[in-house]
Amino acid sequence: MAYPSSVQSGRVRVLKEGSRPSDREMGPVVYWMFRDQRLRDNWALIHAVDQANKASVPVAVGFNLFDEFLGAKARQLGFMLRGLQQLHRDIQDTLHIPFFLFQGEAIETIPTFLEECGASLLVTDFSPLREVQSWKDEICKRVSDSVSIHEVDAHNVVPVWVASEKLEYSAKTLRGKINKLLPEYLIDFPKMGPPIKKWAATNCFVDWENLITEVVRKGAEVPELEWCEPGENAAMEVLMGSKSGFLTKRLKNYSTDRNNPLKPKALSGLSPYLHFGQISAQRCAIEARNVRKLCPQAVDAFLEELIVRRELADNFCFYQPQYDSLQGAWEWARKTLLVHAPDKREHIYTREQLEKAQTADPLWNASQLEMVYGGKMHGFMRMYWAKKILEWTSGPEDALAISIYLNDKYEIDGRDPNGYVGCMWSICGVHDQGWQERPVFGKIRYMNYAGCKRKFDVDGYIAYVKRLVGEIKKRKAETLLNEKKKELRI
Ligand code: FAD
Ligand code: FO1
Repeated sequence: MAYPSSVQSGRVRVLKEGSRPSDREMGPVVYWMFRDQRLRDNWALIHAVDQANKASVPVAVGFNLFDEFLGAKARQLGFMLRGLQQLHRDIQDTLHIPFFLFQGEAIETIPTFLEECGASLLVTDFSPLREVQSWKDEICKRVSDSVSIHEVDAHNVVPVWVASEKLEYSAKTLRGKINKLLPEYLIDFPKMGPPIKKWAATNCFVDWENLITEVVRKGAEVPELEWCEPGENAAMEVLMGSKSGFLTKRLKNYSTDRNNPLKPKALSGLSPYLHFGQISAQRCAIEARNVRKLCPQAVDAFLEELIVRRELADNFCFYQPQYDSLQGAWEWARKTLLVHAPDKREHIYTREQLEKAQTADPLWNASQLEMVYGGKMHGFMRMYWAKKILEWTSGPEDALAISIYLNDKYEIDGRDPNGYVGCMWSICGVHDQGWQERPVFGKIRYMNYAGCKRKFDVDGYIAYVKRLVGEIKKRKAETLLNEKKKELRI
């Protein structure tokens, strides 16, 4: 029986072609799950199952937990692992696919596992981050000749290498290319059932509770968030839940209030789920398009962010390996920033002062505290926040390094192409145009307190963050007290 591929060939890149002798029996397929940590609407998983069915071999999913991943702390790791814990249960119950968790360096654990199970095909999802790309290159070298490796862009609606074959200059240059390809790529997902061939009985027990406790203890400097429930079901609830789903209950505010930091619920709140791949951007786009008649303006604005801006960030990181450094900026921006690097600054703060929100600007301090305590700074404030770091540090390289450090440390959605590009846009003018020249910023777009005051209730935002921080501190104190009481009773 022939099994047609349900994944468009453009979505799949062959990183390595295995030299399988024709008489050799095909070994199993392994999907190394990385950036797309979900069961539903996952083109990489669909491809792995398709390929396994075609060859009449079993398929397994493996995830590698790194000992250290770009400075991630309890906040991000707890969210990720709790999502994976649900995925582990669901993939076994619904698809009968085994899930293996490896710990350590993927360049060692993945080849070892492939060898042990005699796999013929490794499928993996796609991330444009440098580290990820280089680990994959290394794995290609380390696995046996017979193994093929396929990379599937399961994150973008239009695969990054299909949308454009070069570094794009701005949203304007990418938008047309993406829109032209949407009829082909913004399509429904096929239904997926359990693979035909079962994996031989095996033990893939994971002691999730202990693992999470340990990871959260080690990364306690940046604690987990209470407001943001992890997992695929929670993600769907945020998108379309009947209580306060974005598309079901909050959509109309997106066109009017999305730039008002006092109204964070006007935003979708999807970035944590999109970052960890607990929801597919394509699913979000399909569902948004389905309700376009109700609020066309809001849906169009949302799709512009979700597809064009997000995929522009992947384009930048994929085609510009220096995506987080001044070297990655365009010539005009580098030049103007360097000309103005020696300009006198009104204030210069150290990274520690910035981290502790100890500046003379109460609005900036509030945004920093929103990020440190709440874990998700409002999108509008992120621009102001990063631009002020440019104004208050010794030069653009320093500003970029500090903003990325803080963004990745505290944001629940940090360590993402959107974050690197957000900092590069704010500080290095990436995807932006030149503006009127001024001290320190040169031709980079400027933002200031007075501009914010004209746009929204600045004092209201400062008071809102103060309340938020107060509540979080109070809850933390209560938890500590209860733990102490419990200890004493024992
Ligand atoms: P919504 O407005 O509901 O957007 C829906 C989705 O569209 C987002 O989840 C995101 O995937 C995408 N999107 C929205 N705005 C942008 C944008 N400007 N560029 C690219 N994609 C976008 N986003 C992150 O996901 N992670 C980060 O670490 C991050 N850091 C940023 C740092 C700075 C300095 C700046 C200026 C922006 C940053 N952004 C980052 C982009 C944006 O601010 C967030 O994606 C957004 O605030 C997330 O909230 P939301 O999902 O509720 O937004
Ligand atoms: N992916 C993994 O495969 N293993 C990890 O240990 C891991 C940790 C991690 C920590 C924080 C974070 O923000 C993401 C993390 N990811 C991990 C996910 C994934 O690698 C990233 O989302 C992509 O690389 C971003 O493109």
